[in-house]
Amino acid sequence: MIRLHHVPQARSFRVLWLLEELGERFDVVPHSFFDKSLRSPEYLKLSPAGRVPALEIDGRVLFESGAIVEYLCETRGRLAPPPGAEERPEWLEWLHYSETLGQHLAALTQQHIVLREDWMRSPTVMRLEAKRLQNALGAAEAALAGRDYLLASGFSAVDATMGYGAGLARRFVRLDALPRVAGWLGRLQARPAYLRAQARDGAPEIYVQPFYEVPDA
Ligand SMILES: N[C@@H](CCC(=O)N[C@@H](CS)C(=O)NCC(=O)O)C(=O)O
Repeated sequence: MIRLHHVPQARSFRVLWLLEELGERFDVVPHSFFDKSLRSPEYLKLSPAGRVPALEIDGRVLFESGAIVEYLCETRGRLAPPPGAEERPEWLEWLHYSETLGQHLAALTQQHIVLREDWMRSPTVMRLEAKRLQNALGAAEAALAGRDYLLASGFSAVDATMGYGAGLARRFVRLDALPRVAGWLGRLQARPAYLRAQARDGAPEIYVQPFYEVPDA
C-alpha cells in the first residue's frame, strides 16, 4: 500500500492531489508542523531533513515533492509528456518552477506565521517576498493566454504542483492583476480529484487566515 506522509496545507498536498488524479489507492499518514513529530528519529529515517512529503511506494521511500511527482508520472505512465515529447521540456520547467513559488511561500510563511513575535518579523521582507511571488506568478499568467491549463495538450501533473502554490499564494497576494491565474485556479479547484484531495487534507493548522496583510512598519 502507498503511504503518504502529510501535513495539512503543506507541499505534500501536491502529491496527495496527484495521487487522487491518478486514481491510486493510498493511506495518508498525518503529521503536524507544531508537535516535533517531523524531527523524530523514526521520521528522519524517511525524510532526512524532517520535511513533508515523504512517500512509501513500490518498496522504497521517496522524499522531495518534485521527484515524487516525476516518479509517479513515469511509473504510472500518465499526466506528463514522456521524455522526448515536444512538451516535455516545458513540463519539466513548470515542475521545477513550482519550487520558485515554493521559496517565496516558505519565506512568507516564516515571516507571517512561524515567527510569532512582532520584533522578529520584517514588514520589508513581507512586502518584498509578496511582490516577488506576484512577479513569479506572472509566468503562469502569460502561459495561460488562450489555454485552460499550463500545457497546450491539457491538464497535467504540473497544474497540480503549480496550482498548489498559486492557491496558497492567494493568501499573500491579490490576484486582481492575474485574471488568467484566477480563472485557472477556479478550474483546478473544481476538479473532482482536487475536491477528494481537499477532503483528505486534514484540519488546517498553518494557514488559518484567508489573507495575510503586511502590518504597518
Ligand atoms: N523542496 C521540498 C521542500 C519540502 C519542505 O520544505 N516541506 C515543508 C512543508 S511545505 C516542511 O516539511 N517543513 C517542515 C520543516 O521545515 O520543519 C519538497 O518539495 O518536497
